[in-house]
Amino acid sequence: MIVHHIPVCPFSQRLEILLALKGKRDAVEFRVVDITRPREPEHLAKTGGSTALPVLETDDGVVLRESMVLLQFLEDSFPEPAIAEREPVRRAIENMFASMEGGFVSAGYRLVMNQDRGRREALHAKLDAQYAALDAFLVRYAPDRTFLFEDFGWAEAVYTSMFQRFWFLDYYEDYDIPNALARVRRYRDACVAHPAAQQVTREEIVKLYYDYAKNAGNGALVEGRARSSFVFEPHWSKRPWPPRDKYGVSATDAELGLS
Ligand SMILES: N[C@@H](CCC(=O)N[C@@H](CS)C(=O)NCC(=O)O)C(=O)O
Repeated sequence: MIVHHIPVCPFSQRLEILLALKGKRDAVEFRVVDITRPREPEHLAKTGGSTALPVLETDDGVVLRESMVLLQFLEDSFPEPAIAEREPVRRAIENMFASMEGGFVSAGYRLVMNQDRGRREALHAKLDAQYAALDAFLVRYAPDRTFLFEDFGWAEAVYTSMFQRFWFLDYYEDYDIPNALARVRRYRDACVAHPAAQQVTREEIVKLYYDYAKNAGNGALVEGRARSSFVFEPHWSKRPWPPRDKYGVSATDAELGLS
């Protein structure tokens, strides 16, 4: 089977993490799509016009999308070792926790893309509330463990790539989880350090997501710029660190090492 993906996309990374946990990373071919270019007509024909990634093509040519659906599909396709909980109550707890990801992801992306200093405090508070909900859940169901259950598993495959993307909040927003939310801080720290989740680095995220910090998502161009921070060349490791002040400064292609 084939997964069409953007290497730095957190939704695709969920699949890579699950496969790494199963020792099956090589059972799926990952094909890279350049998000800064329009999708190829053949790609759009396959997806029925949808541009969002990841997209999975089964061996029979069926096209599937939505990362949570694809996670379950991979879990079902490669059942051993199971990563999702099998006991019904534990699986339900895991699903309740995973169902909180949508609001969490939106709050983080709204904050990184915000350009209005006046809304900053309210957006920080909204993300605090999301972390508080995760914290309360972990305190209730897993007070003495590190992860939701004994090992890094399904829930962690859902959240870890987002915790790593939110390194852009630390850099561009000076945002971190409030100290009072010690349980979810401990959870986040253990998740991002896990060996199965080392597909990206903080430096890569901060540099590639500069345009998100300027409110240009998904490979769109920031006004006055000719190149997206998501281009493959020059490689991110060769570029300077972007300015942290996203409200007062708009870096040029040259300042970002893109030209
Ligand atoms: N809900 C989708 C979100 C996927 C998504 O937003 N992917 C981004 C990349 S991180 C994307 O493909 N953006 C480009 C586009 O939508 O055209 C999922 O979970 O798979």
